[in-house]
Amino acid sequence: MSKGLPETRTDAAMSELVPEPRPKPAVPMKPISINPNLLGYIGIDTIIEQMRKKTMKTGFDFNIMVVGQSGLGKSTLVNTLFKSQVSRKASSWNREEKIPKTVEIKAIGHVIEEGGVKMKLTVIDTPGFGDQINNENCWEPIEKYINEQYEKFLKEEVNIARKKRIPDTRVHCCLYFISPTGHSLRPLDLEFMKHLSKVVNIIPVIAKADTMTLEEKSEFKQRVRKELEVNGIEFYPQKEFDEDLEDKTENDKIRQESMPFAVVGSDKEYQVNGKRVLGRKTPWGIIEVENLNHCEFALLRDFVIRTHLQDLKEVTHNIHYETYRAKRLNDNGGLPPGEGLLGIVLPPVPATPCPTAE
Ligand SMILES: Nc1nc2c(ncn2[C@@H]2O[C@H](COP(=O)(O)OP(=O)(O)OP(=O)(O)O)[C@@H](O)[C@H]2O)c(=O)[nH]1
Ligand SMILES: [Mg+2]
Repeated sequence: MSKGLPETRTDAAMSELVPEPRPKPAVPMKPISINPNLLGYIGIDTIIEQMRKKTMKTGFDFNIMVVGQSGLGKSTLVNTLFKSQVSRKASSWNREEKIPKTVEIKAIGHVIEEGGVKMKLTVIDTPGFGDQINNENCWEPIEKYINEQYEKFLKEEVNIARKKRIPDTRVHCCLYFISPTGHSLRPLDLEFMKHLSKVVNIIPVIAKADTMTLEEKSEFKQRVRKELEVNGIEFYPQKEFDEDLEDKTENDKIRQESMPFAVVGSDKEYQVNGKRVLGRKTPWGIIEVENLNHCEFALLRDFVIRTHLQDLKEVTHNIHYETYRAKRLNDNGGLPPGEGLLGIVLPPVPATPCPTAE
């Protein structure tokens, strides 16, 4: 950009100013740590505070999709995750509404505020998935929805008068609910994850883990991991996107031990040892949702919200959306007439960071 240059400069003079492409350094640049006692304080570290203030002002989008057969506890789990009624539970639906003839996609938005930070949360429900007699290709409407959101974003991005902040409706995370059968994954589970893991961040979870014994749960988890591996299905966080050794160590633990998270959901509170806890009351006692001895809900919550939320958004932007964008621009002929992107020079999408504060 010509920021700071006098406007009267000629093109020739301008071209002199264009710097030669810088050769790549033979060795990676080493960070220099500044000794504040010697040089005085510069203030580089205030960027964190500046980013915090900006995010506080604008908030951020997070879009989470839930997929799995009817009644597996999808709505209950998202309500448990966000400690609010962000998804309608099955009991409040009438029967006709409950079993749609095809997979329907329903997106409901909420604003959740905590500690002064606003999250614009959208829960995307997929009623009807896996509920038909013939479930062949029932992942297609879901893939279509995900791609439509990428297309919307791309159209906004190439718009001449584009918005300062492009509304982000892209799916950042897809929780896939596996039925707690204790046997193996169903062909439908494999089919769905095989197709969709290339377009969205899939996090598999074993639903209603309270219906299994500890041994059954541990065996089932191992079997599911093995089956996913044998079928070449990658789930989030994918190995190839680990950025450094720290990421790798942290994510390997999740991939090899926690996945798929065996969870229990509930929006009811009970009194246990003088404390109010979210739980499920059974004749044998209370299953505490956030107690790690009872289930892995707390691990999933920490993973999705407390440690990997920003990464989920970045992988969506830098990997899945980028793949869609590149493909779309390559086979431009596939666009409807008049809506092609031909002739439009696309602005470069920054590799990182993805827009956090929107
Ligand atoms: N045992 C057990 N039951 C659960 C759990 N989570 C939810 N349920 C119960 O399962 C039933 C269905 O829960 P929902 O959350 O509505 O399930 P859903 O997957 O959203 O159902 P659809 O919207 O119809 O697809 C309700 O009676 C819940 O109370 C769980 O972790 N364990
Ligand atoms: Mg539901």
